[in-house]
Amino acid sequence: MTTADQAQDLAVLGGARAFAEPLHVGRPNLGDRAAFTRMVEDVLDRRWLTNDGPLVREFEEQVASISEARHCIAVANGTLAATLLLDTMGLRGSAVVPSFTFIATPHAAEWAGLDAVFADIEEDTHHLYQSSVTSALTHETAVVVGVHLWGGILDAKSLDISELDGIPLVYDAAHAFGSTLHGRGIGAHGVASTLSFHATKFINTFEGGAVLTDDDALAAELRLRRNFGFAGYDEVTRLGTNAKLNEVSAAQGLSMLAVMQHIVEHNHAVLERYRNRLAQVPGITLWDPGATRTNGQYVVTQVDAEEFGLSRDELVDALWADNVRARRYFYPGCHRMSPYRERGSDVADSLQATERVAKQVMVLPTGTAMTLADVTVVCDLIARAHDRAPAIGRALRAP
Ligand code: T4K
Repeated sequence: MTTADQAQDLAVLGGARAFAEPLHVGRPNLGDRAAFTRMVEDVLDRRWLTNDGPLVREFEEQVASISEARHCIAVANGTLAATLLLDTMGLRGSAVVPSFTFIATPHAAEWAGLDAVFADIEEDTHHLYQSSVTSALTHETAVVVGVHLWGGILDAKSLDISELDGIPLVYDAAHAFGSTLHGRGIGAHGVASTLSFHATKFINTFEGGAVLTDDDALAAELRLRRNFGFAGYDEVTRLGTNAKLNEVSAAQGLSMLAVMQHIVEHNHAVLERYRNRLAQVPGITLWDPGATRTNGQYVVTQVDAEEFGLSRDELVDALWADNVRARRYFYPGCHRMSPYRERGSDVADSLQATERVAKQVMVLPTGTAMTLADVTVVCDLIARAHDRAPAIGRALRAP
């Protein structure tokens, strides 16, 4: 698939595309195909397709064990996991969330009847930090939702809960399944965490998600609510919804857990190659996970326009021309998207790090669909884009 030739020009300057097929951020990893097919045959033989089936239970057990949580409640997607969790906690008022996250984080709070209030991030970690959260708190605050962005674990110790006046801290851990901090899994942080197993996540169930918690009562309540509130065949005891994960999705998840270590190792080899190769390119910095051992599913760079010679957006355009579909996650920040942007023009003033980081972040392709040779080509393209920055700038600005 790699066809890049050092002598050939970048596609944006009229050369042939480096990659015949697009290299995507979020190209799905696949699990053990034979195991998946066998499990799907079993599902059909059993005629037990959904509703807390045996594969869903097995998947929940394995996810709980990897995450070091007492309970895993599997659901249909990560957005529903967060919505169901916040709603089940019976919260009223507002939820403090970062703006630098996927739009599902504030959307889930709003669907649960809370007002999303945005707090800023720390420029190095891209995570919420104490003083931004403290200044976002009001007497209306019902919960703080931390996001383990890029799979880096936002340690509850870095947000001093005692200062949060008994306000619960929960986590959107959509990026962080399998990550560990000082050897401990993500279940060890906060009241509960929510996961995503969307196709683009490093372990997928096509669509899927889960809530992790150590709280027995909360777990029991979540199980009832994900199934309409049914407590027996003829008995509905509370308001519930349909948030169930089906058996084929669970089969996919189990077939992926079987090869999870291999995927993590591949991701880290890819990351290492990016790190080594991009270290020599002025104006490109790789996000540093600090003490977290991440699952490696995101390769996050920041582009310093002055040093690099092109803005982040210009570099993204240049890479797309070569079929490298780099992404501007999470641009422009949730506070600049509807319905949130209509809620006040002064919000951006308190989100200055978010504003800066959102203009610089460029996420690069990774995962098992990509080889180390592909990574080398992507890095060469970036290095050459730096070398040819003035010409690329002119080509992109030409009418
Ligand atoms: N919280 C956070 C912090 C999250 O990041 C997310 C989801 C959630 C909560 C909510 O979880 P879910 O409700 O989604 O379970 C993607 C994903 O749709 C989304 O799950 C994810 N975060 C977010 C970061 O990325 P897009 O719109 O940027 O990606 P999408 O769907 O365009 O896929 C990216 C590329 O991957 C495509 O251009 C092509 C390729 N692709 C995609 C799919 C689905 C494939 O090659 N095959 C595929 O099957 O949102």
